Amino acid sequence: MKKLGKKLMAGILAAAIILASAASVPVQTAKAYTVPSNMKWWADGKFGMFIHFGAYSQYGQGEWAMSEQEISKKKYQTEIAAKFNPTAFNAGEIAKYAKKAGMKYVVITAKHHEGFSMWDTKVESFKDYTGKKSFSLQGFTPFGSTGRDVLKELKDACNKEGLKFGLYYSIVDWNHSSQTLGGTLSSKMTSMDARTNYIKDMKAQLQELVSLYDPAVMWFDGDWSYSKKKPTLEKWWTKADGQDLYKYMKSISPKIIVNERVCRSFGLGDFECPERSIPEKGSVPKRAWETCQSMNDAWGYKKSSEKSYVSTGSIIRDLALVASEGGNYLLNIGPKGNGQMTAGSKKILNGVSKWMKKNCVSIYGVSASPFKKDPSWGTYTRKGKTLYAHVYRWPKKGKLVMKRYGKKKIKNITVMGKSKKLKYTVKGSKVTVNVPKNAPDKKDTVLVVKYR
Ligand code: FHN
Repeated sequence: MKKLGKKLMAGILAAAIILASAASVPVQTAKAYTVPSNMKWWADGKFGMFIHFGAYSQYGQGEWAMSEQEISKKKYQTEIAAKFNPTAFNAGEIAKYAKKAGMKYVVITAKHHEGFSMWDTKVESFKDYTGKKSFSLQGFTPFGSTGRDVLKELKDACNKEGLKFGLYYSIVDWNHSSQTLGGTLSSKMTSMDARTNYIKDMKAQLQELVSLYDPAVMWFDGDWSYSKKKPTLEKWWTKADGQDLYKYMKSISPKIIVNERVCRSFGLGDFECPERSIPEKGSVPKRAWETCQSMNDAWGYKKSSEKSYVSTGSIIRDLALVASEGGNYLLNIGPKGNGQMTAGSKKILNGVSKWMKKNCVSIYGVSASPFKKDPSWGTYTRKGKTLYAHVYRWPKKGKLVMKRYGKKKIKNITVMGKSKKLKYTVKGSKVTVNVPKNAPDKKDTVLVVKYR
């Protein structure tokens, strides 16, 4: 019987942390935020691929299976992780799909909450339950005999396609000897010394990852065992630990971009990361932010979710909406246990690449919409004096009403990719455009409104 309780609890407790910490964070006067120079590629790129891939992928019940099904360390390691053998993992194919879909970076799980290292870690304490074997792809599975390194393969494939390479790393580690699965926050430290040693060893692993793969992004997660005060066995991670972890990452890789989940909701890290949600206009983070989303209800491969992919149109509209609010969009794929991409993810990525091929200029390097509220028919992105109107709900009578962009004079209005100038009238703050009877692109037709 799957217990979703713990996952739900982690979410609820994460929310509680946000509320508690919001109350504790002094209100600072907002000074204008500018993207730091090392993040310009990231902020302009807007769009990345998230990859949840680990031993859980071959079990096919998502990356939380060990916790949800309360599987013991021994059983998870010997009956699930030991069978992981992703010989069909094709980094070149994945990178090509990401590139074609218009993604500019890739973030793959190096170690998720179940603590399985996707690289040949030499850090002593990351062993299996016997303490004898490295709990890693190379040290613990038949794949080790191939001599392959999937993270290196993906890093090289990303380089070949001109994509930046990033890694996801979970602070909580259900299989590490320092922790036991359970407790209110999904892992409990066995002792305070174990906590100290785990944090030291976690940093040693992060040093390995930086030395081996030089990631442009380090995406932390599993920071929710949070204690507002001193750490306890159950609430063993603190804001100070998060600040220290961020400082450590910058000390070993100064240009690396780190998300806020070193200890979330204290404004730490380089960008905020709302999850599966797009902030309402008016409550958009005041600094860099990225929302992550999956194509169905699973992050790691879940067989039962393979029939519930969202539509390509909804992904495209999410991307446009995120860009209209100045954010980044990290879209997840969960490869199967043998390493293959799923048919559903390929279908969506093909659909997104078709749209991006024509409309990417309305996404890359754009600024947020100049308007506080979105029109009923869609949203806007902006680049200099050009507005891109993303129209999802096509007007019935061939007339699209837009807001005028301040007092600027319009030079011309076209459908993206078409040269025909559309007729329009300006009355006060309204611009009424004569548009074709049928939407040129039902998913999201982009009108290019050039101002003088
Ligand atoms: O618990 C994880 C989950 O497995 C997944 O990795 C997502 C993706 O951001 N993050 C956590 C849930 O918030």
